[in-house]
Amino acid sequence: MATKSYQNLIGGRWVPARSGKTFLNVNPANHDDVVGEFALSGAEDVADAVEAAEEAYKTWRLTPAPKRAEILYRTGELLTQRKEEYARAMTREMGKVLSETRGDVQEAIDTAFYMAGEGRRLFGQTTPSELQNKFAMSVRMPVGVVGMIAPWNFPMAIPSWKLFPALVCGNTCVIKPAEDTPLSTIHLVETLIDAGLPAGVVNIVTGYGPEAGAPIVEHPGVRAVSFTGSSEVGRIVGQNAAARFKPCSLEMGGKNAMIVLADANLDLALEGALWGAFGTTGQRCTATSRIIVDKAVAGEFTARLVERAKSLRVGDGLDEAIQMGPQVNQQQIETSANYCAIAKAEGAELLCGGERLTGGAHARGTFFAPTVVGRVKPGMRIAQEEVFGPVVSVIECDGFDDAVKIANGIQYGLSTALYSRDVNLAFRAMRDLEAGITYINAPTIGAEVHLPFGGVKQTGNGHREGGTGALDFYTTWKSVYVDYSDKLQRAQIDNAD
Ligand code: UN1
Repeated sequence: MATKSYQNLIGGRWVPARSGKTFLNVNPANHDDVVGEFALSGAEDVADAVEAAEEAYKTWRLTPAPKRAEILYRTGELLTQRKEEYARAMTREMGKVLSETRGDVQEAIDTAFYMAGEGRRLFGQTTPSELQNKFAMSVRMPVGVVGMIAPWNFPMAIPSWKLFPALVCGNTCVIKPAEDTPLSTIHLVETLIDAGLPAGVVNIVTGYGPEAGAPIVEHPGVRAVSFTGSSEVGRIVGQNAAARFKPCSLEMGGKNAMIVLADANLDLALEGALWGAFGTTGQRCTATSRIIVDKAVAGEFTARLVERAKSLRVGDGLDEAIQMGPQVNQQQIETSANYCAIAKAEGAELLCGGERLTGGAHARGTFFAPTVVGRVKPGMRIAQEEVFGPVVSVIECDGFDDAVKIANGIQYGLSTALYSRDVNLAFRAMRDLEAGITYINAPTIGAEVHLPFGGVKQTGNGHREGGTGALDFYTTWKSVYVDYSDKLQRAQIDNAD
């Protein structure tokens, strides 16, 4: 079958990279299966995209928010119709199993409907003036052209978290999808166009970070930047944006802890651990990567976890019987293998997995065995650093306070979970765990789109996606004073003077 070619979207037209260069994207379950050929973009393509977005901004910002929202509403309806087709393409593109890629498209649908509702809210504030016959209010204004750099692990959901709130708020966009998953972003934006989005309001440039991502951050026409990805790249993006005084939302790594106390429902905690650690092949920023379990139940819990991890069916996510798909690429699988070697060298024990699967149906893909690491101490690198693969560490603790201390003893702070039947401890966990998200008796993954999403410490820089947090990033406050006294009134000065 001939390889299908995809181009950049600039000003409503599909165009090749100025250089004419392309790159190939392959199916991680079978590297012989080429998903498509994509434009390999550079700074000149970004400049074209920004120019198109600046042009489109002139009218989009003046389109009433409820009208902008109608396009999102139709997008949600069309995505619902196309869910199966896009989910299948996404599994082929990045590997996660079909039930999860359906969930990824569903997250975009949920975001579309939620943000469509915002078109009739986008509430501002009115407040009394300190002067007579004067009206004071603050209103949300769009930021302008927003640059977006998206990751590969949620190839439709995360671009939708960025695009949909930005659009309803009146911004225009230049988005660079991850090089491993450009097709899902193209599908998302094609749907927006079919729903009536005017030309130039969203522009896509595909390619690699240093060549196509960096120019987005640096271009003076880009007024704000939203990035999701590794802390390593986020640091560069954040510094470059800060040097230009650009608002920048960074959503980065996690080392998410699930605490299992002695009184927990162990069956429930076990299911949560398997889903949290091995769902999406552990490639979520919210993935459960540390299980902090009370020593009273650690032996039993760990033995059951290992048994279940060993029995997970790993393979091509397009097969409905498969429970865990491949890692997205060679680099990710090397990272998983390296961390297993580091853990062993530090004195931890690989209780199952720890290696690439190579035989039979696994021969042509990047499959890593579900891995449980035992005898992990809180200070070890395997307990401190993000792996972004199907590798979970088990750390023993002595009661609730010790568990919280271990959970908080890392540089990240995205998601956390507590399994316990004690309602008092549930409220203390909610208060004391240093993280943007805390689950009680549910795993660390599965955030819903209408709540703020993001983390503390080195997970992020204080912004939130999802919920009203997103509106705060994609708008800027304008304070407006209307003096209807027909005379000069001086604020902060006694007007009788
Ligand atoms: C991510 O891994 O970057 O909460 C996002 C979750 C998903 C989103 C994860 N709804 O696990």
